Amino acid sequence: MRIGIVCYPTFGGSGVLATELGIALSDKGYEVHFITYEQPVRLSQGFHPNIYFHEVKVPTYPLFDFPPYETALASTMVNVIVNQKLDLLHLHYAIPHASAAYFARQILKKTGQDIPFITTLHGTDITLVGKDSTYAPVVTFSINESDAITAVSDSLREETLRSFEIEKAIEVVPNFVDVKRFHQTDKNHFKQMLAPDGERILVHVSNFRSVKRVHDVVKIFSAVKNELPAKLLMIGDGPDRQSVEDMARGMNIYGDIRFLGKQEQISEILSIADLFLLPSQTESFGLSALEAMACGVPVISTNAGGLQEINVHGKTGYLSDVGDTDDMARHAIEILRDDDNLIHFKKAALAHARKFEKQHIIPMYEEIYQRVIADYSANKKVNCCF
Ligand code: GMT
Repeated sequence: MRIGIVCYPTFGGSGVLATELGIALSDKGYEVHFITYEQPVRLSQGFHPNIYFHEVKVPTYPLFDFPPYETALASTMVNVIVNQKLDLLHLHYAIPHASAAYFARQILKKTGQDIPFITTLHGTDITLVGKDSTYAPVVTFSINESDAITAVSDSLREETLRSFEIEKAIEVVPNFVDVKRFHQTDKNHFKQMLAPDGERILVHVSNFRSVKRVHDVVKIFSAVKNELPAKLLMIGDGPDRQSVEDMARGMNIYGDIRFLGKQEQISEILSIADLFLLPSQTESFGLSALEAMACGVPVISTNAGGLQEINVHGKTGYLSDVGDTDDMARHAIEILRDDDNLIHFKKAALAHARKFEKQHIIPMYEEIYQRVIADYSANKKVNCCF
């Protein structure tokens, strides 16, 4: 089967998940064609003979204050579908991938070369951006035109049904983790450098957008540090980085925090972590938390959105209301204070993450692919004969 995967190529969760899916499918013998504007970040970590990358180039012109990415994307889809003889397209993040796919398919219908497309909803394409009335009509239409719709959590599925007039079933396929790559490895030399006096290491990974509430991360850390020796590693970059760094300086705790920026070898950093902090405003799933758990790191998070589906209160970590940094700090201290308790939480986090191992989840996508292709070609045959 030849599968086109359309995604954002960045560090964001939807792009990461789409890339991991493409790698897993290629390992199983599928031919995978990524269509996006840059090589996806996680693709750069090794060569995969069954994976192809097709760059969407958006030519500029003085008239274009806003270069038309969606038009360039739809045209690239048409070319790749025809020239590479794709069997289906799998779109990750609805905007603008689903509407571009609809457009590409309308073009291809003229020559009978059209193929089905599947849209996977990841989160902000629904919860923040998609709901905006500027985008909503196109998002609703293109989701409904998809041959299958999947969402990464029950919570996101429910929220989509509440927010849009969806005419089809939405199937939940949870995100997954590749435990061969995300597991704890011996990185004690890093730990020695970053926490020379045996301090506990807390980690946060995100795109530093307001939805991540990175200021809450520093507030929680400050309260933890008042009770026990600790260091904080902040991984990622984004709009709130400067202000959160300023806040840490103002609180006189900057010396105990390392802002490491965007990093590719996240599992090496997670290998030395004792606790992962994710105090998001909303989170459809929280892939970064799952990857932490796979490395044996318990999670302190909010109870927003799909986080309740991966972080088990009192077992793999704790969940608190959005903004309740006192509660999050209290739970963090409870986990970190005692070695035996910490080990207990670490083991439980790892055991729970294993339920989301890739071999349990990839077959769910494979089943959808086979079904959608079979239904689409059956419908095509029926329509051609009348
Ligand atoms: O918020 C992010 O980290 C980026 C965003 C994206 O679309 O790339 O992540 C969303 O998709 C991830 C993969 O399915 C989920 O794990 C994240 O929870 C989700 N983000 C939000 O819902 C805020």
